[in-house]
Amino acid sequence: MSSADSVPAEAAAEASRLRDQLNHHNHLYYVLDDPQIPDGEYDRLLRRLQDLEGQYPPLKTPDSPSQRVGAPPLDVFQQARHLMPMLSLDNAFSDDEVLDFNRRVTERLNRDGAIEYACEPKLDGIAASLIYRDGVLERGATRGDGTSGEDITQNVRTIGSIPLRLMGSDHPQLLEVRGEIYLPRSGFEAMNKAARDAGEKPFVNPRNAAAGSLRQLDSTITASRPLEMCAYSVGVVEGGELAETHTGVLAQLAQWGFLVNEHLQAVGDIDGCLSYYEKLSQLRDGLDYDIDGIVYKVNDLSLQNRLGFVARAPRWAIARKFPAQEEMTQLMDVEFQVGRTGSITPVARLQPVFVGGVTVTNATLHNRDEIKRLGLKVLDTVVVRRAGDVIPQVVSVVADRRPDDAQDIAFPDKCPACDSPVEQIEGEVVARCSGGLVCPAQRKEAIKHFASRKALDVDGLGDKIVEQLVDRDLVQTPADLFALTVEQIADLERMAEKSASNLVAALEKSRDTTLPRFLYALGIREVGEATAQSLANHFGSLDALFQTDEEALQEVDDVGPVVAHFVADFFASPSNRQVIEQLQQAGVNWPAITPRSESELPLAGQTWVLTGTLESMSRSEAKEKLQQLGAKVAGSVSAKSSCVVAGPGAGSKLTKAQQLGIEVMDEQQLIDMLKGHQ
Ligand code: 5U1
Repeated sequence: MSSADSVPAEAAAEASRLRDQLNHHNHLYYVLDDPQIPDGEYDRLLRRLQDLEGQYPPLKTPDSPSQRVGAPPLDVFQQARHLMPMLSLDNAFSDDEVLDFNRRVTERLNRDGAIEYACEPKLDGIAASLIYRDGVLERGATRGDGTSGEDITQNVRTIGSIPLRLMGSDHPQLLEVRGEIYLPRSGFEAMNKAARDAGEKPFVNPRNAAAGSLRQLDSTITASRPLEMCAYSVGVVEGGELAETHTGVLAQLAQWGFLVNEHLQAVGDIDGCLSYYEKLSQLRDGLDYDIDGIVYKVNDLSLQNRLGFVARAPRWAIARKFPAQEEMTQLMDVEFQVGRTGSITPVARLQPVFVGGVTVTNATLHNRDEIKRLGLKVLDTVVVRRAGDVIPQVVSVVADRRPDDAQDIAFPDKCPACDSPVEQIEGEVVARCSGGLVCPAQRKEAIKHFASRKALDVDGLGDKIVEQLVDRDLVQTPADLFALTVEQIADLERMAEKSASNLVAALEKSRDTTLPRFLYALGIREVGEATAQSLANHFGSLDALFQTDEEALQEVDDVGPVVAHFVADFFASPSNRQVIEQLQQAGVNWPAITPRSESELPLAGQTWVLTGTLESMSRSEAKEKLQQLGAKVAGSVSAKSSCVVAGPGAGSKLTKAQQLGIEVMDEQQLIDMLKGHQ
């Protein structure tokens, strides 16, 4: 009797049902981002399957969802020879190089008409090959040198978006799927936060973190990392039919359970490729994954065959690279900036370097620990990274380029702006100037914040003006702004009579504000826009806030003990109360709010997303109005979104909302909804 025969039929049937259910919910969760059962229920099903497999070991097949939790550690990775070489891609760095590519393709094919191309983002991760035999994942391997890589089967099994068994039944007998394994930015941030909290070294970027996670001999470690895989082509195919176009093949891969990039698109000609590049350049910063370019592929597979390969790259594809996001340069000096709350931030002064599409001369070094972690010295050669709107960062030191005269960096023990002692509370990473509003640097930052767009929105009060106003002692607190005269302002550098009267008029206008904006403008530590809104909704007035205590503050949505402490502390301070009184005396005012608990607000518990252009109001106005009704306003669409407001030009967020069946409104419907709640 074989061991399989010793499993009772009911147990085998139950295990098979559980596997199907788990595979289905896994696909909904990891590939479609649309979970339909709570995590607890998924865990319950998985535990039941594990129990059955424990009781009847023959049930433990390699494609069982229980295999996703990891396997016993390996001693070494075995070499894995690819059944078909894994090619690399030629690069193009400009539109002209893309047009040259199209010319070569057109000439080789002897075609008059336009060529259809498939366009897709080039993810910045680790290329991998997956082999499926009879629909079951048999082997996962890294690209390696293109001929052979490392066998990472145990590790890829732990990745939720990789099917262990293909969905449906129309798949080839032997199928090799290729794609990129990567860490979403959100997963990377979470992983690094956990590493920092545990006092461990954080990863430099999502790509390194993905590579490190995949190269673990202990696959239970890989299982704990939120890796994903996006499929982008097939290799060996036997015993089955594939579609005739690249986009058709990727649609098949999606049906078999793979994650395919949401931005894959076929375009009718090479101009479409150039526009696609522009579109993706705009979307790039908002994506939850790093991309380093766009891949264009001739969409028709028979044309791909005719074009063939040259050296190790196909003639039918090219990668249009974005400007590099990491470059090397030299650290010339380190200066220490004082923030609004006294935080001392070391800033690297760099030899100018072109990176991420702009010339960078400064980069943040965050804090004292970061300098230590990097092992940084002045005159070191460093790797600088600038991704999107993110402040440039120094990611590492190039150790073998350190000159003999490199100098240690001394963190100051006195504030560089006011000479007050620098303090660092135990357990906190940030060192702070103890000078409070005596410190001119803190005063400047507090006033800039008070006047900023999301606060009192004083048009024309730029950083340089604030700095002069504080340096000349014309302004000590935000309240002093309202006493400024046209003459005083006109006397500042680069100001004249006209710009001075415009500024006075802008200050006048900013007096009419809202309670949430006013609370945000006060610059209370840890009170951002959303918390200011919650505090305003909950308490309704400043007087109520003056009278509250830490315990009552914690009843507010999103306010925990730390925020409650900062808020209570702020309002307990006589000097803060005095500034608030002066501001009210200067005419700063807002309409009354009826205090309501969060649950009473009409959009309580809902998450809205704004996308595309709005015509009758700005996005920030729309956001503010939604928040006043209790909604959270998020930047991306997920299965948890309640409604998406889509104006003209809405793109992938609208598509995703439609795919997930989330309510979509246009601007007029939003206005009607807001009116209905006035
Ligand atoms: N999106 C995408 N990335 N990528 C990388 N497609 C793609 N195709 C590749 C590579 C190396 O190679 C093709 C030749 C299959």
